Amino acid sequence: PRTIYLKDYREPDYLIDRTQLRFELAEESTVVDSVLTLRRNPNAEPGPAELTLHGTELELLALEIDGQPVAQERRRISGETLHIEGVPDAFTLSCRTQIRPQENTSLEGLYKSSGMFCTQCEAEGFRKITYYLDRPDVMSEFEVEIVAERSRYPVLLSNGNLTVAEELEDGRHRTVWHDPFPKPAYLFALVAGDLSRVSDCFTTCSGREVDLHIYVEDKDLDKCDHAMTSLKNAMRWDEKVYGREYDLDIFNIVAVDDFNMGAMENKSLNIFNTSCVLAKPETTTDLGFQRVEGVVAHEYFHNWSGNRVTCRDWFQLSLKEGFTVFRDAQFSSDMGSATVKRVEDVSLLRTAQFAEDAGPMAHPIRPDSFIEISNFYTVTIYEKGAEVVRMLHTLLGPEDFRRGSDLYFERHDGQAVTCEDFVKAMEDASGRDLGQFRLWYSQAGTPRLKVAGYYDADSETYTLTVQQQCPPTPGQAEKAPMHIPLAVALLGEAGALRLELDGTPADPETSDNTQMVLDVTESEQRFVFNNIKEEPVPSLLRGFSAPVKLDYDYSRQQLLRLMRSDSDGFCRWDASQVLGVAEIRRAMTADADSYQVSEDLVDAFRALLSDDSLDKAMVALTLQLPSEAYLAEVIEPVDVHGIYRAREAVRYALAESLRDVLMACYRANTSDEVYRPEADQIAQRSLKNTALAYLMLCDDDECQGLAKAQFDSSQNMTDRLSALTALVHNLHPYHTEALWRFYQDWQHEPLVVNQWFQVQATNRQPGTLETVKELMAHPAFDIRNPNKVRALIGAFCAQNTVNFHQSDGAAYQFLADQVKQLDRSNPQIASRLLVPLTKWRKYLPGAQTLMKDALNSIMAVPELSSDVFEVVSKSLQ
Ligand code: DPP
Ligand code: ZN
Repeated sequence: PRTIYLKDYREPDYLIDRTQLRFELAEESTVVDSVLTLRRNPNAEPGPAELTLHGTELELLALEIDGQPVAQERRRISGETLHIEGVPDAFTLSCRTQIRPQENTSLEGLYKSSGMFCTQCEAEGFRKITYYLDRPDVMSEFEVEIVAERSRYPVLLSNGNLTVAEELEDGRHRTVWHDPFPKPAYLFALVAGDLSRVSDCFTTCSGREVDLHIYVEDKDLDKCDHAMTSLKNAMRWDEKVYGREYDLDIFNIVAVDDFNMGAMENKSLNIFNTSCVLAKPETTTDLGFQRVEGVVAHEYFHNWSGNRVTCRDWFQLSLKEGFTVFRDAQFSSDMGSATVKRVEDVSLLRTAQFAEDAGPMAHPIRPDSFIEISNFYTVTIYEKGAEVVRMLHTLLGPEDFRRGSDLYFERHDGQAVTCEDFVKAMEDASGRDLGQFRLWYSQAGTPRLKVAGYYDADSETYTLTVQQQCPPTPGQAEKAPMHIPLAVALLGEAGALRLELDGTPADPETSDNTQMVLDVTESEQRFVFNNIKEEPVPSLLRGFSAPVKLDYDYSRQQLLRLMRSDSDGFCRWDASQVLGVAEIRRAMTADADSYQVSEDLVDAFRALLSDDSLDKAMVALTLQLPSEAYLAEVIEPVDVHGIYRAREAVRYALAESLRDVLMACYRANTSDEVYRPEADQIAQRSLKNTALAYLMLCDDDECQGLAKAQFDSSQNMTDRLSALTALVHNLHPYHTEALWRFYQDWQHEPLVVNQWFQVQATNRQPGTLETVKELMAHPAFDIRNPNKVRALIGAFCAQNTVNFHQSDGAAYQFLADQVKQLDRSNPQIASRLLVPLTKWRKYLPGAQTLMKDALNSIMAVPELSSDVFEVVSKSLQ
């Protein structure tokens, strides 16, 4: 496998103005005819008149230039390319290829899922359909004709507008689609199948009517309402917040069972993993509903941030993904609870992304090189990328940020551009110097901020000293200081103090003048606040204003105060996390019998549970101790079993001390209202089910009866699944029967069966590896379906840390075996799955050796895909 470098980027030698495709879909093979209108790129470097097209696993049946067959000696197929010599400056290339979608298990290119044909072309899947310049800076106007048997494939879809639909002889029919917007091949899509649809329409801000359709299997028609509502909300929101209007008369979403990603933003024909579009209360949890809303919005927002303005090359992936994740996060905050959304996003970032940034695959949000681009659809590109855009929003303020985004869209509409173009637009629109800020795009690693506060009563000043430092990452030993927006407030006895920095009052943005965004730009810097009449508690990194690790040596008293009274919801929650980490550390060092939970923590939790004025969702989040994944980030080397035992000890102690308030909370939040997937109800269920998880740790009959009663009576999947989880994870006497009943009830709903797999795979009790192996033989399991692989194998390896790290290394070898097998059918999923093994350096020496053994056994397989090869080889370096 070959490494590709950003520094080697060159413009394409040829451009494709028009792409005409004709698909003849059939059971044994599919014939693809393409007619490409090519011309030499006026900006290309001078070179021979030779055209090199991408193509993999294609059977070439015919090739003509301007209607004349291309002689054998003028063309050469090698590896993944087709070279043609002596081509004119402008010409038409006609090409006929044959492919076998029904045998395509990689789920890239054209493939079959549950009897329907569908496509996934991002990043480089189009080359599995026909020979092409499969790179995002080649944008072309597409016309697509689809021919297929009517009875099996009554619905034939592609991008853009339908221009022809007609019956053919012998039971076949055809449609022709034209997309007026030039686009790269990765945004091409085709669907053919026996699908039903739900339709609606949307009137845009300029009064245009857009037809909206969601295509699903007939049995899923009752699960489309939420996605449709979310789509309309997203369309309205993008008009209001970003001034972006939809640009075609039709917008289609299609749901497919077998899909590597969550969803794909193909122009006007979004293709979705069923898990990200289908939802109804009986089958879908609150989390599922929120995911549907977020992903529908994300893909819709790509119509501007990704499609109208796309990426020049795949090193710029975060240009569209980081920006679009930021946009969908803003949308979700506006639709639900902003603080909850922020806490969830930060939790993901501080576990998965910080771990990636500290591991062997660390890369900047704009990487310098890769072997396989599919490996770079990462939490760094997406979530850290979104944090970088968020920092721009914080630094510029909402108005200048909007001016910047308007300028970006206006300047680059119809172009394939770079991250630099985005930053430049922000810079030009705001007049701010973003020179140093650009380092966020090129430097990997998580900066660490060490902050110290000093109060001088005589001069009435409070000084914050801020040091920044970023650890080395592969290929980047030294880092320059970054431009970090640090949002701060100073809390006095009666609330946040008015701020005045070296004589300059706080940002007028915050009407109360109590919050400031400090520009941290040097490796060490001091900020002096004047007129501070009492010693304050600093509230730092408010709203998590930058993706950094923060050290401040807070006293327990200060943390408890922040947790109680900081006006920033994120900081309140984060204070509780710091206290939780400290408690678990203490439990780790105490011996099992002598550990006693801290009284002040119990009091703080009791106060939360008893205060009706608080946001219930935030109370629920605060009551949950730091996750094992987060603990593994802050307690190194990671003693998985020690962390787990200590965390359990704290949970048991809290449950015991708080039993009665938890019970009261559980009862008070049990309601028989009709289910709505809305913030107030979601919050209430979340709090109730958090209380349930604690109460199940108490031994008495009343507590032990709760989960069974809830399981038997619940009317929605959120409550049912929480109850099932409580029963199974605590080995309640009823758990076997509950699992059986659950399966009986839902065996015909694949997405629910996946939840059933996941509950069992994440069980911390001993013996789970054997259960997982047994479940792989269950008739409902299918290794070719990525959702099932993720629900069972993925969940076990990535979330069930105590069992994945069982001391004999059996689970490491299990994962290695699965990766080897999957690599032959679906390299993208194989490579994704193996990530937990790559973190071997964090663990205790014994575990390290066994994890490396497992990696080496994968490395020893002769024909690894580039996907798996890249991840394994980099993690062993
Ligand atoms: N479908 C993926 C996403 O929307 C890749 N573009 O993020
Ligand atoms: Zn995306």
